[in-house]
Amino acid sequence: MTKITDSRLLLELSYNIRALIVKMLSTAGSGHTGGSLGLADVFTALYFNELNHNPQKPLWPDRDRVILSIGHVAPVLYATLAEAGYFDKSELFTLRKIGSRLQGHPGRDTGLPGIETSSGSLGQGLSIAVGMAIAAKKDNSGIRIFSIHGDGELQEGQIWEAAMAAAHHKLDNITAVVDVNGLQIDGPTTKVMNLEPLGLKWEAFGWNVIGCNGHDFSDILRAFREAREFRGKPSVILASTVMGKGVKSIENNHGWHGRVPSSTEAVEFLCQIDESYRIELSKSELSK
Ligand SMILES: Cc1ncc(C[n+]2csc(CCOP(=O)(O)OP(=O)(O)O)c2C)c(N)n1
Ligand SMILES: [Mg+2]
Repeated sequence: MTKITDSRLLLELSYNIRALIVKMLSTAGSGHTGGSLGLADVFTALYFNELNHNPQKPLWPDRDRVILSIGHVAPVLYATLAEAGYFDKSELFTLRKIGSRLQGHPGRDTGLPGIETSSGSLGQGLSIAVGMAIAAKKDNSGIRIFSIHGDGELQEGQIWEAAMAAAHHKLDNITAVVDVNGLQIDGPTTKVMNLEPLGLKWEAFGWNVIGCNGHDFSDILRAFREAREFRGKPSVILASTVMGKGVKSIENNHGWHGRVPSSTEAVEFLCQIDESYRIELSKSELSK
């Protein structure tokens, strides 16, 4: 797939994805709004720039793999896949319906193109990534594995077992991305179970640690490039994000972890997304 490098185009795509997320969740009547909106920029950078993939050939053996360990943010994955051309956008509105390929959490057995693994039970994705990365090394394949995690998810012990294994096997073909929004279902991570010093923890587990602003495209692309070029250790990108980013009235509010807008709220949210897009666009034009 042609890689998009123009930050303004990436911005436009990410705000289209945000609008799709709001529309599909409001239609479904349940799901996870906050984390999905917060990850829209990271997903846009990943699928429209970093990833080696072909939406027309979703099972191409040499494709990079994306493991969504935090299955609850399935809407950002579905909207990004549809925007990239994996399937028609109209299917997004079947989210969470019985028989739909778009279940509340991704299901590999639904046959939805672009889904590499089922997920939803937190903490398992890094172990899956480790298995895939070891297999790729044994096959002398140059594919890369990206696993996407939440900060609250890192409280799961299995993550750290997998982190140890990845470092032990020198799996430099893994890039883990952590959505560091500082929030989880019950409130701030610092209050529920503090993760800090997070970067030092990953470093102590033998990883190459890269930080970035998860809403600044040049910074996200720089972080992906550093991970791609690093040899000998797996890399983790700690992406600082804002839960609910793009809808000002719900930004940084953990109450929106698992809430969806009513149809009236959805109209208001779409206006806010439009306004946030214009602000971000003028910021990026001023910084040129
Ligand atoms: C093993 C497991 N325990 C609990 C849950 C329920 N759960 C879903 S998301 C979530 C919060 C995770 O926090 P974080 O990873 O920071 O995601 P965010 O709230 O930022 O989207 C919880 C507890 C789950 N899906 N799996
Ligand atoms: Mg979080």
